Amino acid sequence: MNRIITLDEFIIHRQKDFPYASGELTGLLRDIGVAAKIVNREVNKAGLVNILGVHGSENASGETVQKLDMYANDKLIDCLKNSGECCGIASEENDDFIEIPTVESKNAKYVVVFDPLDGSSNIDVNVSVGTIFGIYRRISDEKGPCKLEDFLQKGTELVAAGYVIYGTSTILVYSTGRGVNGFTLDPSIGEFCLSHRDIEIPDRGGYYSVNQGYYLKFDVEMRRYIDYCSDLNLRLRYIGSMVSDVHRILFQGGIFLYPNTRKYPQGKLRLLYECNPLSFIVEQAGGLAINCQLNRILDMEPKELHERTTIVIGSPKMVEEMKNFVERYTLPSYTTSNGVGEKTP
Ligand code: AHM
Ligand code: MG
Repeated sequence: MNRIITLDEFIIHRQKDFPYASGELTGLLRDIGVAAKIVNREVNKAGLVNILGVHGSENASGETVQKLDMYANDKLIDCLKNSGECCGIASEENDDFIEIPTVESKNAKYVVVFDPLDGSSNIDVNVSVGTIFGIYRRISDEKGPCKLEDFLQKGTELVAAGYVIYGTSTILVYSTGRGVNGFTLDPSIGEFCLSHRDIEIPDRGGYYSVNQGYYLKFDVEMRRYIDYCSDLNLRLRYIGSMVSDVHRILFQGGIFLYPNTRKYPQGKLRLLYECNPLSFIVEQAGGLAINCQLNRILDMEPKELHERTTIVIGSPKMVEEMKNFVERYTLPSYTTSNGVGEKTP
């Protein structure tokens, strides 16, 4: 029988790969693992909502039941604040970043960004949701408080990123820029155990994943590409929980797209909290991630914390093919009298 390797053992072992590592990053990753276990416990209880009380109401003990995404947010913030290993946090659920005072953060050099519970609209119907996170090294002076610029770094600057999927089993996948590894939570011992070593995304896969309900709202070249996927008899899978859709593609191959729509002209998904960490993971596994302007996601310069972007992510050959397809079929533009370029109908 293979010896079980726990997440903690693995992280500590990997610290040796970084000659100047001080253990802070190791500590941070472990804290995120602890927060994930706490969130997992609550997510698994979500089905008991009729017994325990609905969100916002009072449970049997008279406590107010929190919405799960806020619960996950609070737990992650608590775990990271108490760890003293990071000096700031930015969450999809908070308007602004949270600064951790120097006394508590011991002049820590990292900041963490996360989406505490991606796809949370799926919880009530028992569909997989997940936590997505990214870790950056701060660029502001370590002696002072963290600054906005620490969070507005390109995805190429990520020191580590990962996600936890609360599905039929709970799996934590992370990378520190040297490959991708996955750990499955063994509930009987309460530990994440190494289950997927050196994950490599297939070059191609049989799935495409897009909200086809918005088809008429996509640009014409995107509609053509989606028709092409359908012509190829690719199977359409769309969970509506990005972390779950990308998780399937990471293992089975395929392509996930969230293009611009009329409602979301910049795209819906958040660059910092969702697209950058997942792009980092997928690239580390050998895949690609670009936006609908065909630029690499990790090269985008974030302008604000809650910036949104379009995204096309997945198997390298399929993303390349989509890029070529769109380049080939993008209609020639012409300049109108007001100088704005428009596509010919
Ligand atoms: P959330 O972070 O509020 O849960 O929203 C992000 C989610 C993604 O997980 C998913 O891919 C997308 O929104 C689904 O959006 P839509 O319902 O427009 O297809
Ligand atoms: Mg989300």
